[in-house]
Amino acid sequence: MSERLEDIAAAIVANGKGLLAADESSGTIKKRFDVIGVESTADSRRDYREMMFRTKDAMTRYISGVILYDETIRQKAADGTPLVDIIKASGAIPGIKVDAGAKPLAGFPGDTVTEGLDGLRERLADYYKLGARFAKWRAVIDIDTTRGVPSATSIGANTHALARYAALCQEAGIVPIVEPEVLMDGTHDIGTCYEVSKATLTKLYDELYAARVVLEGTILKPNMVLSGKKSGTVDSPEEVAAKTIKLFRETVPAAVPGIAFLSGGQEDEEATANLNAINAIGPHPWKLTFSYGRALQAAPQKAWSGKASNVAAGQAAFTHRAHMNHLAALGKWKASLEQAA
Ligand code: 5MM
Repeated sequence: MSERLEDIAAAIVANGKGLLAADESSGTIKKRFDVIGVESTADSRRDYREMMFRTKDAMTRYISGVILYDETIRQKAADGTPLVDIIKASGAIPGIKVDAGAKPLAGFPGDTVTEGLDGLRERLADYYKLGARFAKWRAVIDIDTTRGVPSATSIGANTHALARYAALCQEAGIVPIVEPEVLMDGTHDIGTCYEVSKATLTKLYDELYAARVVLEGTILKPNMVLSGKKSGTVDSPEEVAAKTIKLFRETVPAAVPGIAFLSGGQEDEEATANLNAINAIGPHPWKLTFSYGRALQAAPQKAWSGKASNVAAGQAAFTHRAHMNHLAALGKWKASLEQAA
């Protein structure tokens, strides 16, 4: 395929395909494996991810790319084939998480700033050689209005880092996935999520512009506009869609080819229904698809549960969720399709 940044970005969001976010760092994958009673070792992580990447139907029809963690991009399948080659053989594009995680922001209790810029130019050159053609950096913006979180300083520091990361990626021939995640963990209402997301995206596009990032060669990976999990409110897909699209129309330039949502702790079907409602009220200037971690993987993880005898069941569960989200990315999903399956 073409190596132009614009073409890679367009391919990531084409034809209702989306991204599999399989870039859990060692601590996060351990938490996921704890839930299914599987010990997290290099081999169990390899076996699990190999199962996903060898799911032919899901990978060839519904998945445009996979976000990998440093360990995985260097790992070989049980038969010695590099995992990256399995992904490429399916037609999907390998990608890589390059941030070093969110750390407490000094002087601002409750705020974090994502680190990882030191040495990034050299790491990107290495990842390019290993086959990565896109990267991901996640900024984490929490909401706690009782403590003034997020502060303007946190939004400024995080979006500045995202812009410096994005510029370095483009210099290396790698498409930056720009992920400013406004967390849905708090007690806040949907209006507060909208306001914080608007402040974040407004500042983000200022910073990307100032850093001379070519927007046509980027993908935005945002949260949807939702009430906090601890508010006790589950918003209707229609309300989520209306507020999320209003936000993007106000803040995201039409030059951005695609928006690939994170799932952020939504239930599997909730993430699908909300994506579908967003696409059902189109047309929009950007493609809107998924870059889900938990909402694509919770079901296959449970079905697999670390047993070789469950690989087919894990692959079937992955194919189903990828298919449902593919339909949602086209605005063609219906709840009855979940029951039929
Ligand atoms: C898959 O999880 C990603 C990595 O998280 P850690 O750095 O904490 O290990 C995460 O960045 C993920 O790609 C996005 O948050 C989207 O995942 P969800 O589960 O929110 O769809």
